[in-house]
Amino acid sequence: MNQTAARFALYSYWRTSATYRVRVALNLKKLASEEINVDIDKNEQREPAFLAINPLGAIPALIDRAPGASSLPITQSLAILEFLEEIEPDPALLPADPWARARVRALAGMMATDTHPLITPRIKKYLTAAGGFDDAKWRAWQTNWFSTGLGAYEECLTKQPGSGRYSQGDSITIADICLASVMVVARVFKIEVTNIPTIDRIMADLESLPEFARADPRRQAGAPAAA
Ligand SMILES: N[C@@H](CCC(=O)N[C@@H](CS)C(=O)NCC(=O)O)C(=O)O
Repeated sequence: MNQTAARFALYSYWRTSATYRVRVALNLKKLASEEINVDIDKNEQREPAFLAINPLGAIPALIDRAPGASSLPITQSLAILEFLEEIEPDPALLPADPWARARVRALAGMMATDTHPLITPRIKKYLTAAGGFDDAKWRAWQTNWFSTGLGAYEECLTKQPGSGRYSQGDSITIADICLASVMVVARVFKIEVTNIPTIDRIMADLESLPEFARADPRRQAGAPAAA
């Protein structure tokens, strides 16, 4: 590895929720990355060069350039977060207690696997081409799934033991990263979800931290001035 090159290459795009998760984790763990732009508004994720990296045609993908590392790109943001946790355990993004870890993974999944995938470009493309969706229907769809996911997350925060300053206790976990990743793209799409006061409080706290602020879609290369 070139001594001056960043250890990781991260295939990314300014506004993507899944890449934001990885950016925040890299920032928290003080790991350097070089971002390689994949313009999903131009469908570059479906080009052969990128499909060779991720046959699903979705970002992020992370390449570890450390000597001896596997050359296989790591895809799926949750797999990447767990990988980063394993190679750089400090600061810990999963609690030590197995029950608390399970809750963190469940909360993270509510956002990253049950909410975010429903509002991705491939879903929009399919619903537009095969489901007769226009912009108004797409917006209603987005609003429904953001509200459903975030509403359920808020209920977990208020009704389940374990919540604290953050989603689980008083330390930032993978759950908070996934929560913030959905909140920041809701903002990009100008979808307002109301009656989530605990989430709003946690979000304000997270966004006051430079590791989250630096990852904000609006601060990435390629973001439009009005984003
Ligand atoms: N489950 C995947 C989701 C990846 C994903 O859907 N990424 C979006 C950007 S946030 C994407 O590349 N979408 C392209 C498309 O839908 O065509 C992960 O968490 O990494």
